Amino acid sequence: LTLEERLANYIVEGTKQGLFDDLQIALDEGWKPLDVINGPLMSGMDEVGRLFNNNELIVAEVLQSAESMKAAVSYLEPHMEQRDVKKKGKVVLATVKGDVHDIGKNLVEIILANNGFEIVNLGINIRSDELIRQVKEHKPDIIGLSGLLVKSAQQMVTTAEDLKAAGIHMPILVGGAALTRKFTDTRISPSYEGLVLYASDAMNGLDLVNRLQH
Ligand code: B1M
Repeated sequence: LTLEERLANYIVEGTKQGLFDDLQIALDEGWKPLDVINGPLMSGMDEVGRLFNNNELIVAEVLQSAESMKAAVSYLEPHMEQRDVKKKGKVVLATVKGDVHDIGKNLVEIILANNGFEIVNLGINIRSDELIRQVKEHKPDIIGLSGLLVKSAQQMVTTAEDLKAAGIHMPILVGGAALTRKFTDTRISPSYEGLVLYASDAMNGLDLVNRLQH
């Protein structure tokens, strides 16, 4: 197998045996950490999603794949470029209520933190009232919401309404597999007082918040 195939396979198989050695080989060959994540590791995760959809994997196996992905991201994180050290702004991040997927959100955390943002990561399955409490406490410049399930897209609409009702109107960055720009513009934006930005991936999220803070 090629290095790329092996890297994808660690995620599909949900194993860490040999993973770090191969990640190090990729780094030594000059791969950028984010290209490893967005390339072979993500294609492994897409394959996991496909197999899961076809009932060829059970949740416990998908969880193992998630563990491998998290371990790989942790290994690569110290090798990522740190751009601005000057603090650009504070972001409160959460996966919305009813949703426990956190790999994408944590990737957003790493990328924003490496680029000068202060991150308060609230975790997964965060209800609006908890989010509102934390936003009032931390007073961020931006709120970041992640969701991967179809129902999470609807939950973002509800969350936006709840934030609006609480008098909160700082920009919201939304992302996650079940979301689209169209859904964001037609359903989430009209439910909120402030700006709602849709990010297709973590790097796009960084671009958007960078533009906001300039
Ligand atoms: Co779940 N799961 N899962 N799962 N899971 C999906 C999402 C699914 C598409 C798989 C499938 O059926 N093909 C499907 C959703 C169907 C739907 O609603 N349309 C699904 C399902 C059904 C479920 C359960 C309901 C299964 C069950 O119990 N029967 C259950 C739900 C639990 C719940 O949330 N209440 C469930 C559970 C799980 C595990 C716990 C086993 C595990 C998650 C572990 C964890 O996160 N700690 C898991 C996993 C791993 C997946 C897949 C295979 C991979 C997700 C992932 O981590 N991708 C996923 C299929 C797939 O996506 N291919 C699937 C890698 C990650 C880096 O990508 O999070 O998309 P992603 O982030 C991207 C972008 O979306 C974006 O940037 C990232 C890239 O740079 N992004 C943002 C994300 N958040 C952002 C926020 C931003 C900006 C960008 O700003 C704030």
